[in-house]
Amino acid sequence: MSAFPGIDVIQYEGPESDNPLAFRWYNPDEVVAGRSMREHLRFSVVYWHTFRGTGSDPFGAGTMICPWDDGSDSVENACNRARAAFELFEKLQAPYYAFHDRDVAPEGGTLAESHRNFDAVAKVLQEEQQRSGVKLLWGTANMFSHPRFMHGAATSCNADVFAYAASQVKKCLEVTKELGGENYVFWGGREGYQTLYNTNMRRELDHLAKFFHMAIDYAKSIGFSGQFLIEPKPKEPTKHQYDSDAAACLNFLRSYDLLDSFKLNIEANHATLAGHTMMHELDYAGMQGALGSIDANTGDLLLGWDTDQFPTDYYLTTQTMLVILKHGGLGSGGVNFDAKVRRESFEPLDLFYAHIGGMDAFAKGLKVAAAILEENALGRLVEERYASWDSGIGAKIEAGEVGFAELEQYMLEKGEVAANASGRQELLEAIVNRYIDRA
Ligand code: XUL
Ligand code: CO
Repeated sequence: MSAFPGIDVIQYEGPESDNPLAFRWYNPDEVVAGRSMREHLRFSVVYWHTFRGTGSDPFGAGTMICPWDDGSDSVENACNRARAAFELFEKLQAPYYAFHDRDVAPEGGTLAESHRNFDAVAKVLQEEQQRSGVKLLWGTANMFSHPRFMHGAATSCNADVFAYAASQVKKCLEVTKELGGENYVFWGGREGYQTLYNTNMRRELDHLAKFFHMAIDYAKSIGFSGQFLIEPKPKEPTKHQYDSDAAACLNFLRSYDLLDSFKLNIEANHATLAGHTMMHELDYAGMQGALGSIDANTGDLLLGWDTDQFPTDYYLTTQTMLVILKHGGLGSGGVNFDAKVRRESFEPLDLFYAHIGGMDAFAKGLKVAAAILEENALGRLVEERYASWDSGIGAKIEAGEVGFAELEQYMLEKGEVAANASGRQELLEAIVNRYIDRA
């Protein structure tokens, strides 16, 4: 039985199409900057918002209509849900999906029962992957919903919770490996604090690092070769999360000798919560060789919390793709729609409109970014802006040939600095507009 009757596989119809169930920009086989759009974008649909999201918010009950779901916590219902999920992935032509262990399978009365439930649903996921060709971008363990994680997981003050979390990640790594997952994500849901009055921050960070080292060791022991990713987020649900932004994550990884084993999964709405742009977070990760994957969504500046909306803004997608292309692409990562439809968009059809809109926005962003880079439209101005470093005193500073004494001598002789040039921000913004108009 079809979960989405009357909807066919979404096809590319081109920018002139007014069919809301067609792609206007995402043309999977179209080659842009040497690779197909499918290969560049590696779209992924998330299980949690799309198949477990109820539409509830802190003030109101769920609204989503899910005809394929009997509303129970049974394993059988979870298996049916998995089949419906793959129908959506296929109809969207999404090559990947991502899950938390507890999204796909219900938590049992004991850890052993939870493991069994997970295995039972993983069997169906495996069958569906083989049938459809849709692959697992990443797996992750939900270590923030259950009350046992109230003080965190690896950073909990309760050592038993660390042990429980370790067991959960061990199992999730095994299943992710079994399903051919290309990455494994850690988002520190409650790995942070609400008040420093009750927190030994040093001890918690040491424990978090120990946890990651154990995960790496275990992954090696079972032959899981996927990329480990940390997903930065500054707050929500805790007031401060240790993985607060790209710079904080990289500092943590470097301090605890974990840098070689991790990259980052950068999420747009998390960047905004950290007071950064998506572009900043991506560039910071990229310049340190740590850009692994992205969670594609957007926030609402008037609401200010993690609204996880679908990204439709061409500036956001252009900027995102500019930085991703600049750093050589996403590797084993992907464009993962960690996004949910609004509470008021409660019909199954809305899941299609939302993903199609997001995929099209990214496909257009890719084309715009590729054209800007190909014509070096921004790069030329950046190169000119730093030209004083290419020769003369600038080159000597970069080469480490001079110190303060030589620089003082240089400036005493010269008397005053060479004239500054305009930053040309408005021109650059207009250039980006021109490429968006043209794509
Ligand atoms: C929460 C968030 C998570 C992670 C996976 O803000 O983004 O869904 O992506 O745990
Ligand atoms: Co996310």
